[in-house]
Amino acid sequence: MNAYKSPLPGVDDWGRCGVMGIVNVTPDSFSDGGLWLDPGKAVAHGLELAAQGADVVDVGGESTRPGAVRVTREEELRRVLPVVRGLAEGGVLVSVDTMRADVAEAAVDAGARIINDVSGGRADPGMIRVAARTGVPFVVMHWRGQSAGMDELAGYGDVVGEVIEEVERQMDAVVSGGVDPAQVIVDPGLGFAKTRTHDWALLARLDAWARLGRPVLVAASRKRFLGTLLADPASGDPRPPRARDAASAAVSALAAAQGAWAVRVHEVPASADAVRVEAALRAARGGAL
Ligand code: PMM
Repeated sequence: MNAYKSPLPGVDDWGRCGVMGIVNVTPDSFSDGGLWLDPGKAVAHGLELAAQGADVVDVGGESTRPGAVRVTREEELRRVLPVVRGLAEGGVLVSVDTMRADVAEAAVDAGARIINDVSGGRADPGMIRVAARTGVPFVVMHWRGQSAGMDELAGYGDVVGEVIEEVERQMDAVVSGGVDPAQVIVDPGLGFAKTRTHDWALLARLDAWARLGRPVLVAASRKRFLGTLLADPASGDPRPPRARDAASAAVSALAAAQGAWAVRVHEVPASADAVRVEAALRAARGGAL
């Protein structure tokens, strides 16, 4: 599919699948809540991820874990802006993970160069305007509703076909709102209104996204479907989130092999290696997928 070769405004072609490191400036994210709430610690962590090989660092101030309650706009701005500013000043390519138009706008003013909206412009009616006005790459993730109620929305006949079709429809809405199609990054939204079975089905068919002709971002890191896969054989308890990193890196290699533009991960070094292994194999095959 080679979708990662699509030029995105302000983003280099890395010549391989990219790695987006995650800095969640939140007290309640499912795997790293509370670790990076202090802005100084969050900036230091983001710089460390970049030094470990992250091509992009994604900064978010609101947890979207299943059942999460929304934070206020003021709190989200307070969490995100100093971290975006600190990382951008440190020369890092920063994306801002937000569903709020004014947070996205303030973050771009503070130096963010990608808007990562898990609702793809559906949660805040002003978001598409901000994406259009700023001209930065804009993530259109598959999303059916806020995290508090999303597990009830996980009904599909053909999950791969329906998710791609819904993202295509949202891409049309975003482009009608003034966003240049060249800005759009698409994302299957693993774990968002999806069961574990849906997540596996989507991961198995990343190649099907080629028909949208846009770079595909894959965010599997530490998610529930990996915890279930690696459950303790005796107790049946899911593997704890921070012990899912080796599996997350395996997904990185497999997503890269299906042409993903980038993988979004908590732990960077193993995925940075994994995407390089995949690129070397691709080169040895003469560039073919
Ligand atoms: N998942 C989470 C947060 N942000 N952004 C994109 N583009 N895609 C995702 O699947 C996604 C996201 C939730 O995971 P986290 O709490 O580990 O950040």
